[in-house]
Amino acid sequence: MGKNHNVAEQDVAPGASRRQWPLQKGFDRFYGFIGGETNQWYPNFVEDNRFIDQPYFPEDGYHLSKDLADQAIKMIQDQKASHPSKPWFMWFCPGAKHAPHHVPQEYIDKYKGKFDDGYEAYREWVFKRMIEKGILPKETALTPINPLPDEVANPTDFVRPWDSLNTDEKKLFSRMAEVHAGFSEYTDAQVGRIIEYLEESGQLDNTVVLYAADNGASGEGSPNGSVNENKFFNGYPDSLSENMKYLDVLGSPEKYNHYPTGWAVAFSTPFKMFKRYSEYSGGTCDPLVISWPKGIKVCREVRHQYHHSTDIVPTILDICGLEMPKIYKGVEQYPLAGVSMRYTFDAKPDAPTQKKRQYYAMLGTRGIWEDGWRAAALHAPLTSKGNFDKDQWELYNVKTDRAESKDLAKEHPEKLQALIKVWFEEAEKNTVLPLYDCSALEQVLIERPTDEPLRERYIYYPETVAIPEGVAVNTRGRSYKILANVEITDSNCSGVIFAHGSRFGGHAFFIKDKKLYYVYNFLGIKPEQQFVSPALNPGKYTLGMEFIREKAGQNKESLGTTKLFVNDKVVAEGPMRAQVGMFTLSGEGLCVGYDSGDAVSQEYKSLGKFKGGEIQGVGVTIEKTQYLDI
Ligand SMILES: [Ca+2]
Repeated sequence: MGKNHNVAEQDVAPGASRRQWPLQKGFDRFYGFIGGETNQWYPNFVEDNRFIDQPYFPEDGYHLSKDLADQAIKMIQDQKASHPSKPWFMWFCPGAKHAPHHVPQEYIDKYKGKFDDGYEAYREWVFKRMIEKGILPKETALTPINPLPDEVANPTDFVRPWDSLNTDEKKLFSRMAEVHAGFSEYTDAQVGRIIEYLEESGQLDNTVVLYAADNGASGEGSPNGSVNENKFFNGYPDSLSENMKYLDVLGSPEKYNHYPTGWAVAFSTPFKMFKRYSEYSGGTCDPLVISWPKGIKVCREVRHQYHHSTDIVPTILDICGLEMPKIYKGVEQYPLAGVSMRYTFDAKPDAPTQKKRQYYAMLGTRGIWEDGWRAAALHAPLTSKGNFDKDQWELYNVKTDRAESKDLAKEHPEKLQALIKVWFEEAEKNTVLPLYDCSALEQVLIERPTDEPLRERYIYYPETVAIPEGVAVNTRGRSYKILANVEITDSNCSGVIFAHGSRFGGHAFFIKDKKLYYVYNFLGIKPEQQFVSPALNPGKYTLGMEFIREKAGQNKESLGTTKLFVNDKVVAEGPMRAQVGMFTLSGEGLCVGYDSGDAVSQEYKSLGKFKGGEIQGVGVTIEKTQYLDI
């Protein structure tokens, strides 16, 4: 149920192999999205082995988390109806609390004013509560908000101190935290509905629930917060004056918002940094709650044993009395990476952990935990700096210093060297090497291996399922042409001929009020760039557009000229800017004859179906080479 981010990009496609899809990985059912994130109001859906459209729209009360909870209950009921004695396993993973932060307004309103004191004040408040409630040891110390030295830090992850913000910024940043808090509560409420169903149906007592977050707090909102997280992945900065205009629609379908880095640090209290920084607990530590009324005697107790997400599968196997097979269908299996946490159910809160070591690595950052010590390589992700052999390492005794506040590298140099050696051993064993770090933009521009050779010409046909961006024609950083053969049969012909993306970035070709439109929506920044023809009479047409990329803008975006054609005649012409990064991180496919999910242009509403004529097909031609540096 929900997020599955385990499929190679080229295989997230209607014509692709399903070998990595959830059903082929052992699940009997799947309902959710394949990719890193999706729009919570307009998700990109897969059911079992095929792409489907969302069942209804936000104007009728749709939200992804609610739909997933509905479907989760139904899926269990369906099984109970025919196979009531069979046990079930469900992996329930909403899009929450990953970006975009989307939530019904009434949940946002509940948190009005709660974050007005700013992120440093929030850290102090929540830190004190964590100590009082015994979640952190008493001797834990709070860490600084910008812990990395300047020569290491990535400026896009900087935290602007609250007292350096102006009144508007404080207002905007507070609202972004209110939205996120509402999003959290809404998620809990939906999961709560599944728990209620289990209780009512008498299943809760013997159901093991492991409740953890998909994401720790993340810094993709940049120091100023974002109204469109996709700007981060396009290397394009947010502007405060523009963002302020959207204060009252944050969280709604109109925005794709993400709070600023200050809240990412605050929501990782007491640790340093946030998601992507695998050297620190701020990037790796999440809460985990385990409930099993029949099997766990104690209730509402905290456990301090160090564990990792790789320990969840061994725990489930242990509870079920199953062993991981060494050979499956004749194939020798990788040994399980984790150890069971079952012993913690009856252990004393401070009893020693049965975990021995755990390595960490992400986007060029590195860390290692062993026997209560943690070594951290000072390296910021997404910097393109490389030179890993020059990384300085820190050493922490996390048995007593949970927050990693006091570097002991100088006091215990031999311990540090031993841990670095352990990191390399684990990296070797777990195919972590070679190390690689690149910028966010470089990351999305990487040409990935594909079974389908790169083409110069792509042909699309009406009414096929939306083609996911990862396999659709890539117009990023290039000149391109779109041509459509269309017959207009009715003088009121209207609708989408071609569309790719959403209101947060994308382009579309459509007919409205008898006129042909080409709209390029650059990262959702208004106004839309529109090229419009004179009115068209019924008849057969070749409708087209051409974008010639002339140079790169300040943020590497494409700048050039667009011409709109009706047959061989130029009917509109003008300057245009185009994205070099993706329209969305995952999803929002390319469609002919309609616009799936969220609409690219505000000139029509999804699905914007084409009517009053016939589309024969749409061809897109691209220059093979991306030229970023002209
Ligand atoms: Ca769309």
